[in-house]
Amino acid sequence: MEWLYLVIALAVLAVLAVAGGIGLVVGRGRRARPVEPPRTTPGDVLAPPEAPDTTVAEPEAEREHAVVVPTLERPERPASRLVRLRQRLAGSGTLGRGLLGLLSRDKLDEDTWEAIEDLLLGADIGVQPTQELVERLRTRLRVEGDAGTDVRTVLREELINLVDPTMDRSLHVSGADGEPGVVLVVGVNGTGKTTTVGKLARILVAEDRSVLLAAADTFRAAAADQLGTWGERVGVEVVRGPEGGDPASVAFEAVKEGVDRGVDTVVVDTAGRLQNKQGLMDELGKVKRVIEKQAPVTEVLLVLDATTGQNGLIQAKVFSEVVDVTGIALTKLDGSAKGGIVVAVQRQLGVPVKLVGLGEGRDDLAPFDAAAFVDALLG
Ligand SMILES: Nc1nc2c(ncn2[C@@H]2O[C@H](COP(=O)(O)OP(=O)(O)O)[C@@H](O)[C@H]2O)c(=O)[nH]1
Ligand SMILES: [Mg+2]
Repeated sequence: MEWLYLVIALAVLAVLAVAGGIGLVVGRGRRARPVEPPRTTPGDVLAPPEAPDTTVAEPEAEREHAVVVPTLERPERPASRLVRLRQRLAGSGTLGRGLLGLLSRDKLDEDTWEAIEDLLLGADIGVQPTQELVERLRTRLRVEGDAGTDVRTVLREELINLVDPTMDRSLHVSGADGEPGVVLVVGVNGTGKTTTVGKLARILVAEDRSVLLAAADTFRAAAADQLGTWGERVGVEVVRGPEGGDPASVAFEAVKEGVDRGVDTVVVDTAGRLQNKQGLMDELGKVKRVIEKQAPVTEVLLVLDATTGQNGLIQAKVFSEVVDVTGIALTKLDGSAKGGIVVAVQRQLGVPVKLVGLGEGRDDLAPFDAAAFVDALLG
């Protein structure tokens, strides 16, 4: 009999224990959620603005996107970019180190000056600017060298002068009287136009501007898709037309839409076919004319691939003859030893470099600054 009571008591205990366990599990399931930090507030799936490499954060961000309400990316603020990207100029750093090494020799003989000239020419600075720089260095180091002036300081000052800190490098992205600013992006195929338009949209968004993109490269449907992807991530819409359609009408529609909606800036991507100058002139001329029925083009950005050197410059010159280029976006400076092209292109086209592309990452486009650039070169 006592056995029976014991068994019943044990059974009751066992039932209670199991029930309690379930209760705990359910309870934990219910209770745990509020204790966890909120899953996502807009932006917290993103790398912080000063994150060293946004591409590293991508897989994580995408995984988060799968489970939460879609959030827009918050692009890195432009001001910190050139500093973050300075190591990307490693290839060009050879120039800075080489120059410093040669100029620091005890005796600056003719052979040394010749080696210095070769270095500068090899970095695509161009003949005329090379001669000017060598002349300035010779004079200053002869005069100031005795007084114990630091070679590095002299070189830094002269390089900055060469890059020209007085040029206005601001991007004209605002229109007058409440009209949108219109940025027309032109250049040879493959130089990085579409990528630059996407990256530029991010810079504008980072500065809290409203943006609309125009996919006026109608020759490749992929170009419009490419822009669409860039835009989606930061909540920027893309106006596109039928494949093979008239680029000017896409540009017109986009700017009209921009005016109607009162957006801050419309950025227009174009095709870069360079069959002949006449064809190019007709097409780009028409795009610009048609846009200006709605609002003036405030900036014509010529995209130039730094790795193509002097050859790229010749092609770029054709564009500058066709449209009034107001700024240059120099792409693919990462890993190029041709940083001197900044000087050459400004001299030859008479237009400032305003943006530099330093990688394929989303925020690898930086506003250009003469002193920061030279500091990066000198390491
Ligand atoms: N490394 C590097 N690649 C770039 C840069 N800018 C663009 N690219 C690449 O250049 C290629 C051509 O770019 P795309 O924008 O399609 O050129 P488009 O034909 O002028 O529109 C793409 O693979 C880009 O990722 C840059 O600054 N650095
Ligand atoms: Mg393109």
